[in-house]
Amino acid sequence: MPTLTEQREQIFECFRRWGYLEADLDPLGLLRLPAVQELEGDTEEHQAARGFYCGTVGVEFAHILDSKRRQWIQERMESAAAAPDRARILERLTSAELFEQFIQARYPGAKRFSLEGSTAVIPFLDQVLETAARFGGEHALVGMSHRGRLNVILHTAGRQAAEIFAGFEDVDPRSVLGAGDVKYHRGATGEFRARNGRELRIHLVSNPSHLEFVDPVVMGRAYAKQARAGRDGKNKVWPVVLHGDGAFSGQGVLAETLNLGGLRAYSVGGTIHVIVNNLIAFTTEPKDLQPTPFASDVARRVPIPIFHVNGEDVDAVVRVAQMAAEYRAAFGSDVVVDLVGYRRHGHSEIDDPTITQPVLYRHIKEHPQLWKIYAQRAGLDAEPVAKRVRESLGAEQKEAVKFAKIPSMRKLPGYWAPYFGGRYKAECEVSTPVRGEELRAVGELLTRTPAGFHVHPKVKKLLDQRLEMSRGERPVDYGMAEAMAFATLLRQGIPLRFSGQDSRRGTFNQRHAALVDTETEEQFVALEHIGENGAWCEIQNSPLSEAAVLGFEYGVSRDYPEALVVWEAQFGDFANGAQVFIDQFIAAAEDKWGLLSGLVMLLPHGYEGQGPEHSSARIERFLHLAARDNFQICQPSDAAQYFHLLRRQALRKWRKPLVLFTPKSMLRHPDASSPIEAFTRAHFRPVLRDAEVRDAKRILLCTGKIGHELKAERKRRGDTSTAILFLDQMYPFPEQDLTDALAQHPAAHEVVWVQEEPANMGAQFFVLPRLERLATGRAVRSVKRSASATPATGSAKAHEMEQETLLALAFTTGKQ
Ligand SMILES: Cc1ncc(C[n+]2csc(CCOP(=O)(O)OP(=O)(O)O)c2C)c(N)n1
Repeated sequence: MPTLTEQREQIFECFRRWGYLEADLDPLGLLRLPAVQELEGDTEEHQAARGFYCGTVGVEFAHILDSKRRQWIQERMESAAAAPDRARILERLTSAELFEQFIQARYPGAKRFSLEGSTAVIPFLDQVLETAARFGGEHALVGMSHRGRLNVILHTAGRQAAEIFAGFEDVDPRSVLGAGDVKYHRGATGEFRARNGRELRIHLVSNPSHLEFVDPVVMGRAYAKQARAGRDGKNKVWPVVLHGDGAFSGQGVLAETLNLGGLRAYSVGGTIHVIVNNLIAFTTEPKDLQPTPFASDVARRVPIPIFHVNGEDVDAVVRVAQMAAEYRAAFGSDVVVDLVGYRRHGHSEIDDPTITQPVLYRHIKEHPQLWKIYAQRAGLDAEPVAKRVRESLGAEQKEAVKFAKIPSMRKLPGYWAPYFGGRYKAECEVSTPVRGEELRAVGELLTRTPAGFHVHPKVKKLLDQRLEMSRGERPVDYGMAEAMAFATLLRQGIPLRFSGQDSRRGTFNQRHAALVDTETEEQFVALEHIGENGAWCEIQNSPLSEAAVLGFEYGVSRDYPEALVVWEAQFGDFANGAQVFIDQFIAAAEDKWGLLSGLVMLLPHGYEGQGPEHSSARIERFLHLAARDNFQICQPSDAAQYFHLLRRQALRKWRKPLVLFTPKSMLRHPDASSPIEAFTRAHFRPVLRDAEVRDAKRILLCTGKIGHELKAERKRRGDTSTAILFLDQMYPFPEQDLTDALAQHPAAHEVVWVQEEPANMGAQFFVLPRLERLATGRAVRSVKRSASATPATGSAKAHEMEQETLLALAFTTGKQ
């Protein structure tokens, strides 16, 4: 027979595990929760446990393996909550709700994505920030989509209502013709003043329409700010992300982001995730959004607590906010809060919800507003507050029309001051060669291992070769060129952050940034020990994610412009798993939001008979996105070109993303290696001229590996009249360099663009019209694979045949 204490424990354990399923979480009674047999019973113990776990707060924490964390939550849940400052909460709720109603009345038909039905979010955020301030918080990075964003800009980021109203007035549209973004996507910065007197700087992150994709960007930005803040960074910088319930359960990038949260290389000491759960997504109801009642279920796969709270019990909401923030502070862990409310209007204000949910919306129409419910429950008079709020909003609107332009509502941090964007100009250029002694010195540093370290024999051989390369005793290959670029930059005080799948070794066994002791499996990263002036270095193996990891590194680049931030795809073909980040952030952020990034994307590319998904990084897609010098698209054709490109990227103050197609089989190929002089003297050249053929009759223009194959074919044929030029920078298009390179061969009657990609892919569509313009008086042709629905064949033999045909066609003169 179990003792009484044991019986009590058993009952409590059931409620700790399942109690949330009987909790009173839903203001409108829409959630359909299963009955749980284990919770049946009406003893004193049942009642006590029910009081803790089945009120307006429910919690899921049985899936957390660490008993200390479970114990922490249990103690909080099983003790009484402190009384909140109800007058203050009423003030905030009233202000939040009347702000929405004011816009509704003054700008009828304008989209604002009202927060009404879930306005408890505002006191929730207040409490999170108050708690953060208690733990030394100085910055909060806030990510969110459309719902309630304007309300958060006003109440949390502390902007003026007049600035927001100016957006509705849409003053000065000419200034943003073809660019800019809608008001509920733009970022904002401001101050939140906590009651302990501390000010938190709020950074509401610019957000595309694509739901949830901002999540890893918030984390990356927080990571960078924490790195900047130093030892106590995680307490100083707090990431907070608000989600819609439909998006939370539906968008895979959220699951990828939650995974990052628990990984050492990506940890930000915990993100507070809030689901603004209005139990509807546009017109779709929960039963069609996820197979379980709770949108939050996707978060249960990671060991983090999930609090559910009834959004109409605002005192409980505030209590949960405090628990969530304190849990983050105690364990450096993510927390999910599922704030259950409803949506008072349609998806936007121009949408009529009575078409799809007529009964529900009849019911909602009758449902009282939260500020009134709260005042009544708290025994407070809301009218004086409401009067004040209305008067103040009216005055702000009068201010709004005075703005000559829509205000930016954002101030960039000082560390962006030295950097600039805009169009390319000659002043962007920098010097990238490095003296021979310095290369020899970094060669020593890069090939040294700690005393007693057991190096794998194959790696030892490579290190010996690298030492020789640095001394000019053998040509330098890509792997060493990259290591020398990183090392020389680190010694110039430039930090390095690099992540990608298997990047520490390198997918093609080419990098060996991390050496592994053959006896102990301990790792040694030489690059981590050579930075000067505090330049840190991180080279990380990423989880098997493209989207969230690229988003994260993009975020890091946004708050560490001084660092070289690199993301590497395993093969460039997989980068399209992160396409939204490329389209919505990397290509577009400067145009939409005036925000810059120097992120480097390394995309292994080249046709080597490895099938449709290991051949193409889709050069064409990047070129399609290229406009107004929004980024740089390059394919270095030898090791020195790669070295100079990386150094140029870090040293320039012109901050533009760099899309860099990298080789695979060519990584160690002698033709793509470079003599040491190419590192000590030369610069990156957008167009590589032909040093072997003068006064050619024909010119082949290409980019990447095919150029080396063309050269080998030319040699085989004993051809001395065909020049081969490499276009190492495709965008911004190096018009002058190409004109000059073509002019070297006045007798050439035709210029042939040669690419490995099929006719509907590759750079052809982009290069040919430009070439037509530049190659005055000469015939312009192209050689490519036939148009195809996939980038490459699955047969290695078919690949060989195709490649031979390409080479043969390239050396066949066209009709004149
Ligand atoms: C990736 C993506 N797919 C589709 C949409 C179109 N869309 C905009 S809002 C919305 C519904 C969002 O519902 P939910 O996440 O529950 O947030 P709510 O609007 O209810 O606050 C949809 C489908 C989008 N913005 N992003």
